[in-house]
Amino acid sequence: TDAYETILVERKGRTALLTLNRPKALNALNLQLMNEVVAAAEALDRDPEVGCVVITGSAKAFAAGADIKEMRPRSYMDMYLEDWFAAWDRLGRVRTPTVAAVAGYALGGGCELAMLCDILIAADTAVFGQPEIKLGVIPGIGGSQRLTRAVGKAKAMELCLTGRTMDAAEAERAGLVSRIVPADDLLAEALAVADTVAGMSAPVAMMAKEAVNRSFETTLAEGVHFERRLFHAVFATADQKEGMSAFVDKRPPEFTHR
Ligand code: CO8
Repeated sequence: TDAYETILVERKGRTALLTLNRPKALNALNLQLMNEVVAAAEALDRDPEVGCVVITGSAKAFAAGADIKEMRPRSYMDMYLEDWFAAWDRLGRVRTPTVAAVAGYALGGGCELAMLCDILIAADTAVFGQPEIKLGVIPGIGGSQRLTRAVGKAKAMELCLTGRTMDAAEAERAGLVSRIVPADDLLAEALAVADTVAGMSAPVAMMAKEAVNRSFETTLAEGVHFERRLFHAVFATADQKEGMSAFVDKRPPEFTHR
């Protein structure tokens, strides 16, 4: 993990903390940072000792977008042949639950990175937006799709067409974030949520994540069918026996994460 230059990765029990660390550029997402975040998240995903990953930035910026200076000179052929930013899709395919802890600017690619995470917790200082249009471009890491699914067409369309930002309160009202906490408490709250998730059965948490995410890809009937098959499958885990036995015995469960 010390091979990374643009991120910091720490382990706190079964929770891993991934901190974006390009402070001079407000954590702008250049290719190096993208490759490091994706590589780190995939390595943590393969580690059975990790049950949840928190992604955070600084007090001023979660991330102020894709790196404009890096993109500016690129041609269409560069972008197409290098399939610019396609690697971010791999973060969405990580099976371990992820929590975005957002303070300050989450703009453009920063907002898109936060939306790639499973749980989004905002500090009261958070600012969300897709201001790409002000640069003569459009969102490119899923913003037009995930923002629309999160907050609906009305707000997504206004944000993408005008580039205006939303503060934390508006983002919470719109359903983009699960809750708002005071900025000073952001990391502690996000780590507490992550510890709770990491304490659950790891395969069952993965299945819960998979089931929720399936709702974005399929019809209701197919989604309910998929959920029921996973529900049946959890009865093959030791953790189902432990969880239900602990309830009946009136004691806390001790999941083996299997
Ligand atoms: N890229 C590169 N550098 C950046 C970025 C960025 N997105 N954002 C900030 N920086 C740099 C600034 O250039 C500045 O560097 P320097 O000191 O060398 O001039 C440093 O960070 C500090 O920034 P500011 O001085 O601007 O700080 P302020 O507090 O005055 O303003 C803002 C903060 C409002 C966040 C401002 O920096 C800003 O508007 N940033 C750009 C926000 C933006 O437009 N984001 C969208 C980027 S485009 C995008 O994300 C598209 C993603 C999809 C691409 C699709 C490809 C397929």
